[in-house]
Amino acid sequence: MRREPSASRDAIGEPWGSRTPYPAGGSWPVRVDQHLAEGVAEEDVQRWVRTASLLHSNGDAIDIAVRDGRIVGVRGRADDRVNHGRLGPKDLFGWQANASPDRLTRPLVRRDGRLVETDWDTAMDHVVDRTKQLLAERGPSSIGFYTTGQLFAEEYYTQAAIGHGAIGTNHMDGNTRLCTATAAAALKETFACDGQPGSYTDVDHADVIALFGHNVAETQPVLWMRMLDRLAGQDPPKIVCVDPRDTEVARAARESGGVHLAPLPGTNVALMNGLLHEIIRNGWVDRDYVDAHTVGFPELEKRVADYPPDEVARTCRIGAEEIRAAARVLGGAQRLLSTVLQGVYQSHQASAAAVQVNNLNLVRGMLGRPGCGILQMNGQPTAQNTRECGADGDMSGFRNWNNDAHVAELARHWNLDPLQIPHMAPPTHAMQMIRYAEEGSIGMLWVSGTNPAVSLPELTRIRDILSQDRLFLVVQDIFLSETAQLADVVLPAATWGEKTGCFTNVDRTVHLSEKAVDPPGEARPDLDIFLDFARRMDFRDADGRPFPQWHDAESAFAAWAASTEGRPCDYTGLSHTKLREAASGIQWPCDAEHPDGTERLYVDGKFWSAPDYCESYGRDMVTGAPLEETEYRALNPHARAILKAAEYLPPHERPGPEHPFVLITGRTIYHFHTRTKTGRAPQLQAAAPEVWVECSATDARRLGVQEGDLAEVATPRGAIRATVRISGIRDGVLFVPFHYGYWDSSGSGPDGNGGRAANELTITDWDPVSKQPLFKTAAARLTRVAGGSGPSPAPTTGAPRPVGEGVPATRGGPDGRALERRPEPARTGGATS
Ligand SMILES: Nc1nc2c(c(=O)[nH]1)N[C@H]1C(S)=C(S)[C@@H](COP(=O)(O)OP(=O)(O)OC[C@H]3O[C@@H](n4cnc5c(=O)[nH]c(N)nc54)[C@H](O)[C@@H]3O)O[C@H]1N2
Ligand SMILES: Nc1nc2c(c(=O)[nH]1)N[C@H]1C(S)=C(S)[C@@H](COP(=O)(O)OP(=O)(O)OC[C@H]3O[C@@H](n4cnc5c(=O)[nH]c(N)nc54)[C@H](O)[C@@H]3O)O[C@H]1N2
Ligand SMILES: [Mo]
Repeated sequence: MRREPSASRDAIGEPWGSRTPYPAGGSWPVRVDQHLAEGVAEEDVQRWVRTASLLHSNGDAIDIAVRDGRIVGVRGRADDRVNHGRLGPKDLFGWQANASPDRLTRPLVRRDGRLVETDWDTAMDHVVDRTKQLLAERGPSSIGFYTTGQLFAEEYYTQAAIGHGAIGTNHMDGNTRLCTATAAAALKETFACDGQPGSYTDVDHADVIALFGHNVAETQPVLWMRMLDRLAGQDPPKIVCVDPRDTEVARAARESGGVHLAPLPGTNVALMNGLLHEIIRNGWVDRDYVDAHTVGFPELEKRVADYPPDEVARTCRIGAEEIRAAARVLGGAQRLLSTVLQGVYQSHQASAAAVQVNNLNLVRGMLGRPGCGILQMNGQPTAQNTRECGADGDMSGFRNWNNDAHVAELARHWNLDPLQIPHMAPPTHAMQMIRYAEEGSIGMLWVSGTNPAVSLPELTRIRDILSQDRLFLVVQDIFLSETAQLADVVLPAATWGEKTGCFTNVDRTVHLSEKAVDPPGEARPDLDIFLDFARRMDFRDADGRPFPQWHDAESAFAAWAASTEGRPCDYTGLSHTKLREAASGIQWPCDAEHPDGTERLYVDGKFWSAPDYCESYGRDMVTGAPLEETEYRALNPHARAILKAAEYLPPHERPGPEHPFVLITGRTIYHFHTRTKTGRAPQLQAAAPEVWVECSATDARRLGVQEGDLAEVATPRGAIRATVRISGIRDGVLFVPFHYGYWDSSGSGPDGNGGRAANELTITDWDPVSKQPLFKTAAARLTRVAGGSGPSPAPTTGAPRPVGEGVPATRGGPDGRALERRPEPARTGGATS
């Protein structure tokens, strides 16, 4: 059958679209996805402006369609290495939020308890006066910055320079602490440095793809399309899925001849140790690789000896035979790609578990070759840059805060006195900053691009802290979010499509995102706001020149790139011009020696772990205490990876008679986080309009609960109400999406106390190593409140797929369609067409 050159799909009901199968080792065919606003034809589009997705970490390359100064649609970029033209639902429809009538267009200040509009001079002078007053009276440690994983590299570098450099506070972190802190921690523990070893092209070559706590189908749908196309082609990979829910990935695992393991949440370390136990016991270890390129194998071998499958099966409440089966698939892999995300990072013993995934690939010698990779995934679109640029608890350029030479080098780039850059203690993590604000030692908190009044754990506490009179709260956002409503000053930002800058996805691909349209009203790019603040503060460098020395996105990027010279994330070969001229995004490191970037790290088995070079000396896996240089040197890791063992420890909060379930929280394919953007995109909001709770059919029967019933979910912190979706989740576990704060596009949402936000329920507790909060391990109770008027409005796509009959499938309306184009003929070996 000949392929249609183009077809249209319901991009809500069929978010992954049609298959373009390809064989192992083949190249992924192009399929260009496009959506234009109703009534707009292609010939109406006046300009296509280049960018990438800002609604997840995959880095899907996008062209924005512009007509009469407005965004009217998007299409995928065929030439880009990341997506080969494809787009997911949020890519296709999320841009509509930019033109939402309730965008912030003017600064706001609080007067007599109310937020009122003002001009930029008044708002900024207010921020500057308070900053100066606090610096004079209480010093730099009274000021905290809480930023995001959704700004651009230029903005983070500027923020880091201002916060860590000019002001000299140690209190700067990103919401990346909630998101990818464990990715960074796991990479630092094993490789002594951040940076993803793998590449998305590993999907093209792998014969086993193992996903640990990673619902890729819903959270990076384009990466899943790539995996689906491999599954549909010749020599498909086997999938191993570790997730307590019946996700699309879990289904594919079973169908591909792989394995789905659904452990009790919070038991990842036990499970990983069990898998490593089997792999070592059966001799599926690449001894040559281990001997040549790692340290620590004897300790690892000794540790995992205590985790035979029968024992692990009891801890994880799964079958021992399933563990053996999964180990066989992993142990027999010729090319193993492993990915890790929030089911590990936000669960109990996050870093210890993520590190065991690194260990798995290392003991099997599965690194540095096509198809052999590790993706300690990021979540947010620009989280990689928050870390690289040092706008979180890291130092710019993956430098080691514990190494004076690194601090001095950064100070040279900034032309500041090294003593000005705080480095006597590890940088303050977000949960600790919140604690300092609670105690009053932080007197000013500047929140940019994040909505902690919905996304931090234990919201009653967070609301109390953020609304204290003694805390001066600055919120820089594009909407009057739940957090902005608590602010003393609100600064209206321009966003994606309205400003220019760069960002880097999970597999180190750097994209340039160009300005397509003007921001609304007086909204300004985040970069301009930070630089304006610096000028008003009159920061100066060692030669008395204004600091930062840069003045716009291009000069900020140039300064950033120059500062990375010789560091692992070397950007010196990149510039805005180069990224504008290249057909595709480019992977760092990119320097004179590698002008086209670098596909895979560690191909020669050499790691960035030499003591003088590494980003981190590592931490104790149980207490999280930073190791000293001497302790690190004693490991003798020169250019080797470090196999770090960990023992399983039970979670702090376990189910009991009062709270018999384990509660986990997470995402749907249709929404992004606190929905400030996707809740304003009609097709996405309609697909997942309200909060729900997933429970298994057995648990529902036991409790006398039916699909669509209204139920209360309670933990020791609070309670919410949600409709029940009976899904394929494992017994004893409840899942609640965390997208729903109290803002509602219909205006009819629950009252101002939340009432439906998952984080009313979550616990104030974090991983000792990465300090990432535990959003995925708590004890909870489910109680039926009332019968429903029909099935839950939860989506039927992905993990919340109902197990019973009679629930109407989630569909998009007439404006929920996308065009698919296939410029290439079908390749050999496809199973369809
Ligand atoms: N559609 C959509 N895509 C997104 C986002 C979004 O909000 N919406 N956000 C982006 C961001 S910032 C992030 S961080 C990523 C997150 O992407 P993911 O990590 O894929 O998403 P989550 O739903 O948070 O969690 C993944 C899975 O972890 C499982 N899980 C829970 N507890 C455990 C456990 O103890 N062990 C194991 N093995 N699994 C467990 C859950 O059942 C869930 O299916 O997504 C990114 N992409
Ligand atoms: N229970 C539970 N809680 C979780 C999670 C979970 O799985 N379960 N996941 C955690 C994770 S991984 C993450 S990443 C966080 C996400 O949590 P948040 O970061 O709080 O979520 P967002 O809704 O993305 O918030 C981004 C804010 O920035 C604004 N914004 C958007 N674009 C711009 C811009 O260009 N400039 C500025 N200045 N502002 C902008 C948006 O309007 C929004 O208010 O939530 C965490 N919280
Ligand atoms: Mo995230």
